[in-house]
Amino acid sequence: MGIEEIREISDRLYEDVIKYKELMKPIEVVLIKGTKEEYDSIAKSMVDKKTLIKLNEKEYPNCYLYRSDRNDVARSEENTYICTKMKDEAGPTNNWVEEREMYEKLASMLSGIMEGKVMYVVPYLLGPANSQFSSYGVELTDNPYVVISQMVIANVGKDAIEGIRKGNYVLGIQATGTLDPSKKYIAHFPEKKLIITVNSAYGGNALLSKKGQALRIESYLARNKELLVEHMMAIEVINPDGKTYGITGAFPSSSGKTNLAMIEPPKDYKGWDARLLSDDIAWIKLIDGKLMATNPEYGFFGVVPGTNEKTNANALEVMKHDTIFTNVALDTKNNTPWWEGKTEKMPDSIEDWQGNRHFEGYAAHPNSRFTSPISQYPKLSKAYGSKTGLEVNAILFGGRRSTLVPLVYQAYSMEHGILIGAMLRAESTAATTGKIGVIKNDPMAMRPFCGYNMADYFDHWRKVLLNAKNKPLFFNVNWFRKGRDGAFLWPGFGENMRVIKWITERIDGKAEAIETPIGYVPSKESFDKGSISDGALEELLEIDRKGWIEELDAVKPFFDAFGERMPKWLWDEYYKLRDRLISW
Ligand code: GTP
Ligand code: SPV
Ligand code: MN
Repeated sequence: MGIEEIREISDRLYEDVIKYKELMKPIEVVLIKGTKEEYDSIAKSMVDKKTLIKLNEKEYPNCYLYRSDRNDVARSEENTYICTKMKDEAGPTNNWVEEREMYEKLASMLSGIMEGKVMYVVPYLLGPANSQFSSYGVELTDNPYVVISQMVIANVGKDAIEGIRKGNYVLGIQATGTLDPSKKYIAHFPEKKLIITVNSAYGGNALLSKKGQALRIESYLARNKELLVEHMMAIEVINPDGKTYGITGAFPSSSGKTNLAMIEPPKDYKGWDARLLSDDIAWIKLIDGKLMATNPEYGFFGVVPGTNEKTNANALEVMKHDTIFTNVALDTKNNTPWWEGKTEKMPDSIEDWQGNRHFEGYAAHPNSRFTSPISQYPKLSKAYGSKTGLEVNAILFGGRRSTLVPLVYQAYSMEHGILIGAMLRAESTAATTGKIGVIKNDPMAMRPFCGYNMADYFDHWRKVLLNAKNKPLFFNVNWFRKGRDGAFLWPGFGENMRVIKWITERIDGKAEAIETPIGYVPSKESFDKGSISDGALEELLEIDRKGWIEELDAVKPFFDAFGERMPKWLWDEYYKLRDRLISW
């Protein structure tokens, strides 16, 4: 019956489904139409099988806890591939295997992999319906957790089927397999608009609409369009005069995008407000010469630990109902979720993220997440879901850096802004497997997500921006600077509004700034520092000339790896910055 319905949608979809059905041999094929009944029934059958825990219905209506495999808790970049015909097309930042070779290897792994399981066909829409941002995908998966998660983070069902009927879609295959980490593959075939994940069911590895399609495949496809496909949050900021500012921010994984997207201005910021457009991905398109941002997603897949009334009350509001929690701890006394930072003291009745009563270290996994519909956010921008999006006035970059990088500084020009993005380095976090706290290059927060050679990607940025009539200003921010005692120098979260205010005043040409070799830094008088001490502010805005020269030296081998392909104008910017530092 499932198959017949699919035949009616489109020939291409029918052929794809039959092809992979014959290869993976599921017992049944089920087309997901996106209804609440389907969601509830899949969740219920998981609860019955004890693969999902229903949380306290009074306190957390319609909420569930999912515990993933202990070896499948984050994106694994070492198993993520861009498979094109030529290696150079993927560039030095991506793992590459020749397209056919990888396809053949995966096809043999997929053979019979769904035996005894149901194969769900999940059609989804990314971006607003019937707009120039609309893009379509179909995920074939044997994993019910993946199905219900996709139903939250993408627009699954009717709107998608309408589009898939007409034409193009990206095909994604997620086969759970044994979850053996040594056999994990997250392979992208951008030329074929195909993604295949085997042996992972977690997050960006398995929810293929997200990093796989909305970033890797779409960035590859955007090369020939006036479109930037970015790992960015986006908000609309409103000042007391009612003037609005579109601000986007590219911060690497687990470095503050969701929290800034959900910012609540401090108490003394009367008349200021912020509305959310996106917390993780923004597609920025030139429309009538203006840079307009949209959010392709329909839900959040956000970090939970650290969330409380003080840091992010709006996130708490979102998670209160209709939410899937993944890998948080469980308070068995009242069957509610718990995580580090939720309450000051951990209750006694806690089971950790794996269900252990006795455990050492953290109770909730540091990369534990909440999956909730974006419609539950209390203050969405009107641009969300609109066909034209939000006009972008400022672009922020920001890595997690405990030293060197000031709280905020502004680029001198568009090219300098792109250099700042290209030079972005950040301490690694629990969002990916591997060591935490190691400084890595992560240009525009896109190193793990750019579906093609990043040297071309830098050039693409410049090309799109050269054609923009509304030139955005570029800033770098760093909420994570630490003092000698190891504590954060800046209170962060809602207090980041003080930095945003300075940025809006720069847009209006009002706030005063000091010229330094790295860019404009706020003058003390122009910056509303809140309750931090003068000493802390001084440290947060200081420029360490020697440290910056070392930073440039550290970036050089990374840039060198792009060889001849690296744009000359970017090297010119790099050397201009170096000269400014040396002659300072
Ligand atoms: P991904 O979903 O992985 O892309 O992460 P993200 O960039 O959306 O990061 P998110 O906002 O979820 O924050 C990650 C972690 O950093 C959480 O534990 C937050 O509590 C913490 N965090 C976010 N903003 C701030 C801030 O301004 N200051 C400090 N000190 N911590 C922050
Ligand atoms: C990230 O790592 O940037 C995330 C989480 O947003 S995941 O969806 O798992 O990629
Ligand atoms: Mn992200």
